[in-house]
Amino acid sequence: MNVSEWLEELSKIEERFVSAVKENPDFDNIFESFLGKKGELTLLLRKLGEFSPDDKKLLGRKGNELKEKIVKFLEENKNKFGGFKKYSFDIDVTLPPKKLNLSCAHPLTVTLNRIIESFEKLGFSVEWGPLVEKDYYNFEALNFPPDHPARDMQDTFYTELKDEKDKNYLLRTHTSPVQIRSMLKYKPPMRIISPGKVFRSEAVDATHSFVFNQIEGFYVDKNVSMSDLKWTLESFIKDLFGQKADLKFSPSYFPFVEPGAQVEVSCVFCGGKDQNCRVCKGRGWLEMLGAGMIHPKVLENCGYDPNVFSGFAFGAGIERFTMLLFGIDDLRVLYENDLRILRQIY
Ligand code: FA5
Repeated sequence: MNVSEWLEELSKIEERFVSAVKENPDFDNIFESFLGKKGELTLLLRKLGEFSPDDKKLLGRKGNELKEKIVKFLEENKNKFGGFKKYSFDIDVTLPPKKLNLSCAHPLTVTLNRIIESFEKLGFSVEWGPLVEKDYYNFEALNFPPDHPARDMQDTFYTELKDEKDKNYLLRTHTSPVQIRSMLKYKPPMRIISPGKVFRSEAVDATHSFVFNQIEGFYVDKNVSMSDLKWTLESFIKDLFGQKADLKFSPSYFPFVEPGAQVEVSCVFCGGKDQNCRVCKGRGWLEMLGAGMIHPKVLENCGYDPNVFSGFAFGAGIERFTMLLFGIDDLRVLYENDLRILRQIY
């Protein structure tokens, strides 16, 4: 573009401005068409960079004269049509705000956070363990020798780790190996909880999954007894579900505890009165945890003298707690990520 072409374009813009004022004196339109970011005059003035300093001076002056003319027109007439529409308020500030689509934590995370908070109040700290675990920590050190029939109840997915001499790795079947890892790492007294994913070769149904979440808890010190276990679990359950919640201990078997117990929690929804209760089906109790006193063999495997130290341990399914907290009757909804269902849970 040379100087005369530039000047010719400027006069055409001026003509268009004059006819816009006559035909359509819309303030927003005039501002945007000539002075806005992509306005004709703005774009023409931007081309000044291509000219010599002398030409730039002359053309700049001419261009700015038109600019001032347009600004003056807008200034003088701004009240005529209620000012610039783009600066005026056409919003009703008394209307309720639009609902924002906020995200929130998944029910399993909400449950886990509540469980952790509860145990932190009781002086427990959190420890994490690996998901790909050594057979030794998952089974042997927990008193499941090779070929022990109790291994069958936790059948799992075996694997190998490249470059490792020990080829016996598996996807951990429970969070109990963290007991061993922690006892080897720390000195008593220790109060630890350890949440995380576990894996089992299991058929999926309303209360079982092949990948699910557990939380392990254990306390090792001198003179730890079964009554410490009962008090701790009762305090935790009442903190989570309210004072009405009750616990029932019945004998059970796990190779790494002696004595061992299965712990059931009373149904906080129907208290056993509703035969159609979608959570307990009228039983009034829900199996939530395995627990017991840490077996002397396990303490020995970690280098502790069982005549001096004792401890309790428990392991719970986080999905089962989520079901009880939110009244869910099928844990599969927790993995399907169907927002229509997840939104109903809160
Ligand atoms: C164990 O896994 C033991 N490690 C628990 C334990 C720890 C006992 C410390 C003693 C001392 P169990 O297989 O019963 O135990 O599983 C514990 C809990 O995990 C069950 O009570 C249940 O709440 C949950 N659970 C078990 N299998 C599944 C599954 N397939 N899907 C979802 N939750 C499950």
